[in-house]
Amino acid sequence: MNYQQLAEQFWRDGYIMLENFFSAELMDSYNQKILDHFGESPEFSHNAEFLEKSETEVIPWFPQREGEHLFDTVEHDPRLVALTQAILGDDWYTQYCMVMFSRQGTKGQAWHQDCPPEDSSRFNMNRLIYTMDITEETGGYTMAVKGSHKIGLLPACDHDVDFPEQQTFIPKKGTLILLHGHTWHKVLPVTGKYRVSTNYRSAPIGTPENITDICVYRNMRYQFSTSSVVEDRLQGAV
Ligand SMILES: O=C(O)CCC(=O)C(=O)O
Ligand SMILES: [Fe+2]
Repeated sequence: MNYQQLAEQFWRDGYIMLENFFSAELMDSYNQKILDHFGESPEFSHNAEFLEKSETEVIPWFPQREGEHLFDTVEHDPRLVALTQAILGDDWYTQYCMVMFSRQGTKGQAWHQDCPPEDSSRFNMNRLIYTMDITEETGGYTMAVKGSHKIGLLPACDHDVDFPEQQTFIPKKGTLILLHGHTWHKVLPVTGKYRVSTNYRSAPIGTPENITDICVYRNMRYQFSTSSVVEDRLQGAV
């Protein structure tokens, strides 16, 4: 693997996708653990206002915080570590591993940036792994706007929009997607039984641990720690 070339691609486009990065066996064991945790019909852990306004229907789980060591294998994978280092430089750290579960019939995630883009040196990097095939049947394709990490703020708008530079990703079991936190991205509605993705977030050293506490959507900025809208982007300040 040419880590330097991949890093250049990441900084040009705001993302990279690598198929078959992890073995099917490892992904199967992860997916089974995840299904065992969530069960058939998990409840949302976010409040109703967030679910409605953000058009985001995802249930998070942080398995390593519960001592699930199975999830350490990906975090310590030497190729993932080398690739992360090629992109972020020597001084970076792992934030946490977050599994995101979506039920059938849910909306996915509306266009967003994981953290405010005003300071281009302050960002998280998503290291997304897929433990199941995302298909036409499951729905839930991931989309991202090429180069948008360099543009800045996601445009404010009260309805869903298409961007000329948007790309669609259809990740398979074992796929790795690295995605800059300022890149505009979304997840399409989930039509199959369920959808799972797992994010090993990382950031340059010096980035606050709570960098992703405020997420930027087209219609608002939302703060997770206080469960509140901190800016209504359609009306001005709240
Ligand atoms: O599940 C995905 O494909 C993307 C999730 C996402 O938006 C994120 O982890 O920040
Ligand atoms: Fe995101």
